[in-house]
Amino acid sequence: MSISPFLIRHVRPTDPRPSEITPKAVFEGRREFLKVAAKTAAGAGAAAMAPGTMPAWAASEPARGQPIPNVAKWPRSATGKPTDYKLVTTYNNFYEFGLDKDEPALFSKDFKPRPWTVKIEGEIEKPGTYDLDDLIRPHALEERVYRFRCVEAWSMIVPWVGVPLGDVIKRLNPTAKAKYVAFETVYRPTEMPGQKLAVLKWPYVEGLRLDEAMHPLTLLTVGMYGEWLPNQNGAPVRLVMPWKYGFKSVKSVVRIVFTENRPVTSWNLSQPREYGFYANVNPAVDHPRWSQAKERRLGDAFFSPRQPTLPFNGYAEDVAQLYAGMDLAKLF
Ligand SMILES: Nc1nc2c(c(=O)[nH]1)N[C@H]1C(S)=C(S)[C@@H](COP(=O)(O)O)O[C@H]1N2
Ligand SMILES: [Mo]
Repeated sequence: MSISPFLIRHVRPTDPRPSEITPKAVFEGRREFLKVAAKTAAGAGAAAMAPGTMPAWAASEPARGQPIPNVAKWPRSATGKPTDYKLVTTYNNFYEFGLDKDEPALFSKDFKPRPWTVKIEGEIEKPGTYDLDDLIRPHALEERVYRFRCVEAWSMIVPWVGVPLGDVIKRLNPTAKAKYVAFETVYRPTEMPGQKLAVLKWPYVEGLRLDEAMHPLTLLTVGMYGEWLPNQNGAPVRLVMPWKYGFKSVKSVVRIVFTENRPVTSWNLSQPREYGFYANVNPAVDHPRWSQAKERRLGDAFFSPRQPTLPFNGYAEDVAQLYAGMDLAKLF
């Protein structure tokens, strides 16, 4: 008897129904994406990264088994067993590489995360194009085990490696006019087949209020599980904001702009009713298509009980005061 791959796909215990999690237009774009991806992979070939193009702090290829040296342990790490590495690296949202959760791992192999520069612009006293190395090196790398949340009700425990974004921003001196920060993902359709589809406005943009960006929990992240970030998780540099839904954690960042006005962000632009600018984890405010009161840990069996979701994903003591006096049902 032959087993249909379609069936195998759908009995995976970690899979929510795609219709639950994906805007309809996006879901329907999937088949089109697979065609585009196949062509791109054939065209790009398997160009290897030249040795010597790695920044000094990334002395090794970002691959399994290459630990990041000199990482201090953050004393406040979440307790509990970290989510299985395999799941965190094969169950991703990264639309530049595909719309299904397994596609970023499959279609990001030709992406080249080194060398890498980040352009810093806008209301800032030290604008410029910085080598990622120069942005990170002055700060001590820390391993921080954070609880992390996807919009679609999955929670994970991930040991990220990075430096507090606020420390980097302080060095660059925002001007008195800076109230917001916008972060932009690289636009490279030859390496990112998903960018050939208009499912989101490319490049992917996310934004934060300046005080959120400066908050000591906001991590400018270069690694996870003691190793450099794999491409599908946002190599070589991404944000992690543990009190917000996953889509605020923009991946493969090449541009950071300090602004007076609130930036237009990709998800808010495409589905404003569903994805607000703040996106704080909030059990009291439902997504229009599903409850956000409970969550399931990635890797748990489908029939295991859901856990209640905590306000601000359990980081309320740290961050609730940032939103004092705001109506979080309106400013969701
Ligand atoms: N550039 C870019 N960044 C992105 C996304 C994306 O599609 N493109 N997806 C977001 C969403 S919806 C989530 S849940 C997280 C997932 O991060 P992970 O794959 O490391 O779990 O990345 C976020 N960052
Ligand atoms: Mo997400």
